[in-house]
Amino acid sequence: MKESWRWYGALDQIKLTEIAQSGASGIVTALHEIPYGEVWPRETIAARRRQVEEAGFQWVVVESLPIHEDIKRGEGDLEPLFEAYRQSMRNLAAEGINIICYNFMPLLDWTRTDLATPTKEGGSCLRFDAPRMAAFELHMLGRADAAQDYPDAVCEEAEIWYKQSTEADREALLESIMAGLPGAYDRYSVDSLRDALQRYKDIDRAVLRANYKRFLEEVVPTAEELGMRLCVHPDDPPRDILGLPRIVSSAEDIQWVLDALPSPANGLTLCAGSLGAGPENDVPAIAARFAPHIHFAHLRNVQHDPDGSGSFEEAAHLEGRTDMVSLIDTLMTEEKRRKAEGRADSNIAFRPDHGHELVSDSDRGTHPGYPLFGRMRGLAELRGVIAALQWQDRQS
Ligand code: DNO
Repeated sequence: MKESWRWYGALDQIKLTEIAQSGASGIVTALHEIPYGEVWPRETIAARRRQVEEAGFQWVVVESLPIHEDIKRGEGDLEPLFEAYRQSMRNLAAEGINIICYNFMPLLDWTRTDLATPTKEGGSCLRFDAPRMAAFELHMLGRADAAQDYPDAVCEEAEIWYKQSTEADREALLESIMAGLPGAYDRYSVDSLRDALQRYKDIDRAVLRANYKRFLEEVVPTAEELGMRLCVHPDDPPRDILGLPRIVSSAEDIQWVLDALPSPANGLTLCAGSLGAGPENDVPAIAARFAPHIHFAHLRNVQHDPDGSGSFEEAAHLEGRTDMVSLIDTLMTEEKRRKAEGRADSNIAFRPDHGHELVSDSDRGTHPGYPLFGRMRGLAELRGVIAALQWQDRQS
């Protein structure tokens, strides 16, 4: 398992010299400053690569090479956008970067309603609170249909919250929901989000799947020629949100993606936390089923509220509902299988995904979910599991 760490480049408060102290050797980064749909110039990629390498790391994965919303909506002349994506891939491959993580979530990326929920140990974590999300949809956006997407008890709680909320509470909720958009990406206001949603009104699951298939057909053959691996990141949370369909949420969805265009270049980012946020998803079982297609892993854990509302929060890496030891064991078994095949890429890159804010993390103003100490704790725990499994392996 290749230990890596997500770094946002110039937008990140955390320095590479600090990351070096975590012991990770791989960096996961992206050119967040380039607007969606534009080509990533080779020189800019090369400069970032040099910066990473001069600090003693290897740039192991691009996260993300984002997909323009027009492609997701299937709108307009898409050929220039597909060509820009292919050209960015060529430029990345020319610089020796071969793994590309991306997602196909309409409009929003990962979505939470609270960015600093206190944990029992005194740190804080990210939380998705179903009543707050319902309050946002029903009462702030005015999306009446949202009532069908939440249990009645959640809608009732949403109304109570909304009635008691202050302007500042509502602002904070909007800000939290927008926090998942990466890098310097423009956040939506309630009004602009309403407009953006309007443009998706005719896009249901079948249309989104068709648009996704077209994207795969346009880019996967080039990725294959270049020896690259594309790996889709699952939806987070894995459910429809804001009335937008989400199509990478379950084992069945993943199977659909892989079948849409079977190729070594069409694979999966195994995000344990995103998948684990779906109560019906058994993450170790999903990892075992799709192991040969996993090109990158995000390791973290979540815990659902026991009330069946769909609310969850981010647990410490070895706590929460997913048996992390079993999951890592599956990934390491897959690595052995690849090694036996003589593959040069048998080592699967993973990163401690998200982390609690611990100690002085909250003073740093880092990207939500990406604090220094919280992730160091996560990485240290995961490293311990890996070392123990390696020991066990040597005994057998
Ligand atoms: C959340 C991340 C996601 C991920 C994208 C990939 O913390 O894992 O934002 O980077 O969905 O495109």
